[in-house]
Amino acid sequence: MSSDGAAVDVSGATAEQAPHRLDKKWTFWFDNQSKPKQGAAWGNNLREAYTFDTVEEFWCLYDHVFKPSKLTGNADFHLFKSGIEPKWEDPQCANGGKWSIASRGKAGLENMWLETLMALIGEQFDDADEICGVVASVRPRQDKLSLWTKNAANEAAQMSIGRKWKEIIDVTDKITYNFHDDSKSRTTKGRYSV
Ligand code: MGP
Repeated sequence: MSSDGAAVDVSGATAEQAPHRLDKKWTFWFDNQSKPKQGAAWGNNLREAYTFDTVEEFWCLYDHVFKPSKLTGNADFHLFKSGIEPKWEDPQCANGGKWSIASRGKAGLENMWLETLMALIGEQFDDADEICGVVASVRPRQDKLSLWTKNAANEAAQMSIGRKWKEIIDVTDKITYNFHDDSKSRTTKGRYSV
């Protein structure tokens, strides 16, 4: 205890001062496209925004910047493990895929995004190692949220992640999983569903 009654840790810092360290580092990204870009032009506006590893930084960034309701047009926010780029081309994403869910309205996207962010940084997934990150996509037609994973061919891991994700975002509708390799050839057929 310090003289004012606050708990003191071994480094001498009071509990109020010590930041709450996360298990790993995470990076927020954003991509703001005036209109959808494809092929070589895709990713021209993709920016790495901020890397953090404490609960306090997370809340500050989320409260002030990374709310999908702040996005307009064609734009994306991403939260990925630090060191993984939110691209099919990243070595850790290259053999992966994504679970996707269309959002019913802006409030739906906002809630699902926040629940997913908290589950990721709070390490709530059993197969956390299999996950790359999450993308909130604002589109004129329909917004969506996608959870990117590493090994698309590992069906058991994808099914476990998909089931857990539905619990976290409180969704009962069927969701589908696409391999990035299929997305590249613009095949929209989902490989798994849960
Ligand atoms: P999108 O933004 O993931 O989907 O990809 P959107 O806008 O919801 O539209 P959808 O109908 O295609 O689902 C849109 C397009 O951007 C893709 O078809 C690709 O041409 C390009 N693109 C998207 N991603 C995530 C990548 C990527 O990681 N690498 C490359 N090279 N192109 C990508």
